[in-house]
Amino acid sequence: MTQNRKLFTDLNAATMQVSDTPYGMIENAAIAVSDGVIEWVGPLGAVPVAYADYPRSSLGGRVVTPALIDCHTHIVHGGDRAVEFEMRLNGASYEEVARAGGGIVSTVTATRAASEAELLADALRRVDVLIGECVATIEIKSGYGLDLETELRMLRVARAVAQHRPIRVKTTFLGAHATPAEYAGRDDAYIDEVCIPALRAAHAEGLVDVVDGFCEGIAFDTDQIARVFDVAVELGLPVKLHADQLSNIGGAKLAASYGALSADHIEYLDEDGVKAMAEAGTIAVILPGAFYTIRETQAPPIALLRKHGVPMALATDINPGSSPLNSLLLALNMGCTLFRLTPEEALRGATQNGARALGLTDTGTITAGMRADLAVWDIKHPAELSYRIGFNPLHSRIFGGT
Ligand code: DI6
Ligand code: FE
Repeated sequence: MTQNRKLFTDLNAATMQVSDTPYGMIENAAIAVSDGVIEWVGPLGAVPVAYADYPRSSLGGRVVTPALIDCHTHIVHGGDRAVEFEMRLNGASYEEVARAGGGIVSTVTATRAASEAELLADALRRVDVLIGECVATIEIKSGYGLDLETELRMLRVARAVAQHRPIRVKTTFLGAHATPAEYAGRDDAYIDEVCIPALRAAHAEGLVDVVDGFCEGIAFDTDQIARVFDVAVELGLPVKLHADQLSNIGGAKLAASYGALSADHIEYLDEDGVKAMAEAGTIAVILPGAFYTIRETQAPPIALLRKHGVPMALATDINPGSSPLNSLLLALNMGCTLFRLTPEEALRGATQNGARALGLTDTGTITAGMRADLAVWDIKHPAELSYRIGFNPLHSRIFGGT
């Protein structure tokens, strides 16, 4: 029995389908939805008879886009690093901050000390802000536990987010994020004795959708990441990687060699790496919030990504250290202003390509067969979503058809 049928009318649909018109725009469109799935989209004048008697809902001439997708977040974490931010602005060096217990270590300490209920309550406050911008799908990483118990706790909280809010969550195991204090100087032992066993345990509990790592001079090298990825392959899990963010040690190339869903950050990615990503179908995830916060000066190689046809996604990277950016709309603006993405590329990055970076094929465009996750905006043109700074024009949010 089909219920919840609806025909949305009086709207301009930025479908984000790849078509001859920018944004895949269909003006004066209608969208037929049934049981949470888009059945048809097209010009209002061409609604097929099958949908003509669906209950109608006028959207007042507004712009409708796919609901947004934030494909890279660390939104579950304990504590914050505001005091450390203040210390640095008062002249403290990175070392002084670290010696005072700051940096990623302080977030690990706070996350280990937090209960599941506390982590969830904190995360939901941040998630609610994203929902207010019509984010309907988010990725959530572990990586601030760095011990088996806390990594699993973070992932359980990530799963719980979707039980408590109308949002879809993809979980990512990021045990290879940093080496915890108790393994200082013994990175390999951490990978073999903690990270990989934690991955196996989290997978056995059904907590892992994707496996990630931080491949960087200050984190793990390509051999260490490859050991984690080999286990991901064995478990049948897709991979993605924080790659080439602060330097190029071959992270994106390694990711591509594993057929990764995405390589993320990539400020220091070179053309060889871009080609490897193009061949592997690996999405480039652009994260302007981290670039801005750490005052990086090298921008990701946008022109090379375009040249070789690597699709670009755009995300917040919400985390308490390098990207306390709790707005995907602001990330769109930053992607345009800092990296010269076009507003269409930015929006595609937070819809169609965000979905691809998560391996999702049922969301990200307004197309028959896709989930009816839609954003109704009080705007005249989709470029307005990237244009304003700190303004949210959301009119209404349609999640699973309602
Ligand atoms: N890259 C980053 O920018 C963050 N993690 C990562 O892999 C930093 C996370 C933090 O500082 O807490
Ligand atoms: Fe990140």
